[in-house]
Amino acid sequence: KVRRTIDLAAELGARVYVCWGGREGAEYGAAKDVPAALDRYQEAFNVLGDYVTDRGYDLRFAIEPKPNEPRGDILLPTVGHALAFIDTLERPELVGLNPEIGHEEMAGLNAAAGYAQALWHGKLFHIDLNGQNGPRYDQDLRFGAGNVRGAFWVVDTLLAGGYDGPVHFDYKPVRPETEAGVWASARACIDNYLILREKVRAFRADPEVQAALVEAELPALAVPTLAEGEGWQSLLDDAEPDVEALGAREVAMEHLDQLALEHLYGVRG
Ligand SMILES: [Mn+2]
Repeated sequence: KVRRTIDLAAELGARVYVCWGGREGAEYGAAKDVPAALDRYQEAFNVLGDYVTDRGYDLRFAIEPKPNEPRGDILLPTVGHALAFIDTLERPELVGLNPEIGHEEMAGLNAAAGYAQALWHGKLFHIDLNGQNGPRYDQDLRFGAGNVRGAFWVVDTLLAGGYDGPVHFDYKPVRPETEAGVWASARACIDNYLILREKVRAFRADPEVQAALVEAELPALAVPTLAEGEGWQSLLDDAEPDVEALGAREVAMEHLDQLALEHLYGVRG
């Protein structure tokens, strides 16, 4: 079945094949040998990599992490687990991630931080945008509903990181909706993405935000700690830090975050 869907994906010109291993997990400690299960998972991706390579398909795989549901505990539950797993594959370049906002928030994680690290590894192949209200069942709310502030930072992270893949929504309208209601909710996902994109751009273009970023020492963080040719020895040679001066620093992070909220609330820019 997987072979047929891969053939179909290639025939339709798909570039990314999303893999959500919802079945791959366990409910009881002894009911699944996790290292052996990971061996099989690894074997499966190695075979899939061979298959698309031998067939000449321009198709990569994107693992979608999820912590639980329908299994008690799903394998590769977070972005971090999946990134470490991908590193063990024979063709790691063919496998990346499809992080879903709701799945990350089910694990109590910051979805934007997960997207940022996936981008940092060059592994953000695909995205599943939706809404969620913290650790509970997988709500799959339309994008922008649920954790609105989290959605703002996800869009900011995607723009800052130069994500250029499909902007994809994985949500479901509530059951009583008519067909018109379903299409309205699909439209709302797109609208909310475009609204948040405008707000993020206005936030980043705001001169007061740019000044606050300098005050919060973002430019300093972007500079390597060691200069050219320096190593651990140069750290030992450094003068003792001036604790008083460090303690007196004004980083104004509350001010910076408040500027973001004011852009989000629509009272600024
Ligand atoms: Mn999904």
